[in-house]
Amino acid sequence: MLVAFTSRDNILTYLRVQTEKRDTLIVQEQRYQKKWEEDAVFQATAPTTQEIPLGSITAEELRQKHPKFFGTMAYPYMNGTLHVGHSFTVSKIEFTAGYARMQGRRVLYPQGYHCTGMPIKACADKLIREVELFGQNFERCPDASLTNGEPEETAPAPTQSQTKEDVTKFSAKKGKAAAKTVKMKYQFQIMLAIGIPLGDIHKFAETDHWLRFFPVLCREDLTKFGARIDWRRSFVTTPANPYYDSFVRWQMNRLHEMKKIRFGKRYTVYSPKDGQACMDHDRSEGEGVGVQEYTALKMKVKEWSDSAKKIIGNKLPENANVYFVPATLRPETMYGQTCCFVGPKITYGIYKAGENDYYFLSERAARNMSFQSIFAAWGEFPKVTDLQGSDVIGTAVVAPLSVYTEGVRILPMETVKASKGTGVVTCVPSDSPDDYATIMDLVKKADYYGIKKEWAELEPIPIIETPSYGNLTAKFLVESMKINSPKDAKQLAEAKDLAYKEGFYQGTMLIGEFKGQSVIDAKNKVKQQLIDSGDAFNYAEPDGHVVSRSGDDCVAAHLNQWYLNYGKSDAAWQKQVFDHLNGDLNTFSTEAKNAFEQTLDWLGQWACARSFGLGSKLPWDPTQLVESLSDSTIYQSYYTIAHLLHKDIYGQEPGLANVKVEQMTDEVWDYIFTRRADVDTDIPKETLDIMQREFEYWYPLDFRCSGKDLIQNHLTFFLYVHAAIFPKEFWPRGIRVNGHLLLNGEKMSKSTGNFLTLNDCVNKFGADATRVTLADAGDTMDDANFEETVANSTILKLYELRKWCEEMIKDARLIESADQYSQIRDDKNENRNTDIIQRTGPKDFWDNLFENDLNTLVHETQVHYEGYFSLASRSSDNTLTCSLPEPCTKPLSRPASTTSPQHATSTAKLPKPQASACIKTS
Ligand code: ANZ
Repeated sequence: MLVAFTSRDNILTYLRVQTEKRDTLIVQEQRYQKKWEEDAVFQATAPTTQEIPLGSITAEELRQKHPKFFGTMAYPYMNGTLHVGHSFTVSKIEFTAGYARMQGRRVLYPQGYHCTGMPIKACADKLIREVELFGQNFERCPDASLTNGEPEETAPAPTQSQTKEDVTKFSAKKGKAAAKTVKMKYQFQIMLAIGIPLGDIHKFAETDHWLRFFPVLCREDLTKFGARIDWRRSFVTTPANPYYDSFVRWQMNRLHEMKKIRFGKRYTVYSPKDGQACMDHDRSEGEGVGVQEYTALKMKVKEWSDSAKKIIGNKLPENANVYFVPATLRPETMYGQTCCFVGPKITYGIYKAGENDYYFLSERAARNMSFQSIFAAWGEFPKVTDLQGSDVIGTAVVAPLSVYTEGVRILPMETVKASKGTGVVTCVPSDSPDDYATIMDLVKKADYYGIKKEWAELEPIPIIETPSYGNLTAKFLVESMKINSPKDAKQLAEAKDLAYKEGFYQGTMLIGEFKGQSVIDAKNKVKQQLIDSGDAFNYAEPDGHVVSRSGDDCVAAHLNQWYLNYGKSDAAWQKQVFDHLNGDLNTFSTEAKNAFEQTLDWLGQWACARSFGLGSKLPWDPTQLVESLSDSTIYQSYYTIAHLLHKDIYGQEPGLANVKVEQMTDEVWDYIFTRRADVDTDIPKETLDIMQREFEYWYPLDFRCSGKDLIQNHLTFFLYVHAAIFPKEFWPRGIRVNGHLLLNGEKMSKSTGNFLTLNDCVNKFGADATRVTLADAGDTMDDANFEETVANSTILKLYELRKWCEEMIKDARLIESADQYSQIRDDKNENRNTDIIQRTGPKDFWDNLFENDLNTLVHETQVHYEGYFSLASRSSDNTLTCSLPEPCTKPLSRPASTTSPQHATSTAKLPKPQASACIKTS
């Protein structure tokens, strides 16, 4: 219902009332948060070794005797504060942890802070440059308005009764997040937008400052959000915490010994500017982009076109060998080349590749090649001249392996992409639908294209026999799909897909040395033959645009490196993970399971070290640092003993076990994590046993949650490394992935102002309304949506509910019979609110009915939590307690020890609830 505002005062009064309700709720929230902290209600400990001596029962029996729940979310990077997107993931673990508490389990939900890798280092380095450029407080920044981003006061929350448009307008103009929408050209402006005062920003030029600053805020924000976290177990990564550092070095040593980490030349996405590999989390664009390997064919120039001759003039030596270099994924088809394409409008270059050898290709490809030892010097690609594609049309070249041994012509193809391969495309019309369609077009309109018809008219040669499409696959598909033009992009993409699959999986070679063999077998043999004869070489490039956090356009480099041998090259390891996925790992949805299967299928070796950034040193090669996705695969085990190792997150003060970092040898880590039965150490056995007890009790990890984008890296690495390091009984049991969170139906983005930090959100709506809104936001891997109108209506509902509860307790009229009830109800002098009339005494039919209803809800909740959240779509109902798409672990109720006695009755006894003492008599 819309509220009709008649004046500015009217609006302000209305908003004040809203704010008052919110503030009343926040006061209560904070009161309980304080009490939880004082009572240490979220500090969880395993059964002690005095209670149950280590080894007296198996770990499995121990966990059965004392049920537990251990859940974590991927630790966030400490290069900023948490936003509501983070808190959406937090909410999944938070609610599940709450549910487990209500089941009476011991619950461990810890939180660490990730600092490894490039993000912090890259930002700190940018600030160093900006301070140099503009001064300590950026006072010399040319555009004064750029520094004008100090946050305004938090505006009151918009209300349910405003229209969505109103809400957006309101928050966009006055909201804190929106107020901080500054132009973000420089790093210091990004810091301003996060809310760092201008005068403090220069301090962040030191990486250490980030590690001191953001963890504090992270903890504060999550505490205000009401998260059930055991903060004793927190830590920062990198050598900034020497205990964690020792833990990372131990696991690297073990993986190295097991030959899971290897050394060798590998293609990797690389930032020339940073001088090192650029892995997923080092990128500002292109996360998940891998390397595509091609065969680069050398097509020697026989005769230049006239215009090319003119441009080249005498820039090349007399006897120079110049090659057109197409990149192909199908070397086995080279027998059928009939011409070679260039994009007429693309600018190419001729680059010096060897003593007397020159390559014609795009500059982008030349740059990639220069990091693959294809040119003489690393990173250099000396250009002789530029040429337009149109300049070289008609040039005659030799096509290695082609049946057209006299040579073929360079012809135009409009659809050649400058951003892919070398920009030169060899033409195989028998098997490539794109090529066939282009050739047909060229023949038809030879004059229009300015070519001789006979250049394009060479007959397609049958080279691969397929069961479905015969021996001229491309011709068959183009004709049967009625593709009339090379511009029919969608249909051609479909045809290409069909042709590739059929050719690869079903094709048999009709020609050449490998005639009669399947394409699967012949492909690599043809490639090797071409390489051995000097007619081809390997070429690789990022399979999409990748930009590093330092702003560099990345290439694929062929580097000697340490890599984790994930994927097909360690088939037994890969199979272990596949079996685990298909065994007792709960992924909560088929979609997630499929995504894991796909990742396991394609994911290959992973560069796990680099020379620049923050991180632990590789123990056997201290010039290298463990990269950020490789030091974070099994750290959940570290949580189990973190509080025993250190008191503070930097590991400066020893923890409960009073163990020095030097005492944490690889053998000790092995012992704690049950990889060996005995250990030679001066740490008292009793202490070691306490540590092992914490591990064997809390592990395996029951629930890991993160955004779905981490399936393709972190979550799969997490499965791999657990399988390598730990005995099978300690492998993870559950992974829950969520979609991205939209804010009011739109993508969150700092630059548009549609952005909300967790702190702003909790200030704006309070913790409980935020939690309910997150619970309502969505459950599947699809994008979820945080609606501020839901948060506002929740404030009102929570407020009213609280008021009602208070009245029920304060004004309660406890009666014993139905007669008494009617008497009071009909008494004119009595309170009109009949809800306060409550009966004591034995249960009657209505009480049983009510109890039964509660039990049904509890059961339903259990089904949701333990299986997939299949009833998620029920969220349309807007009642508070039972409409939440993910069964909410009662955002209204808290741990039994901290709630009021009346509430304690109804929360503590789940899942076998008892009807509360105050039963409404209908
Ligand atoms: C010969 C060949 C024969 C090819 C055949 C395909 C089929 P995808 O799979 O999409 O990555 N190509 C290479 N660079 C190109 C560019 N810059 N613009 C347009 N096409 C380009 O495509 C790889 C294939 O696309 C390559 O393999 C190349 O054509 C073409 F029966 O080489 B193929």
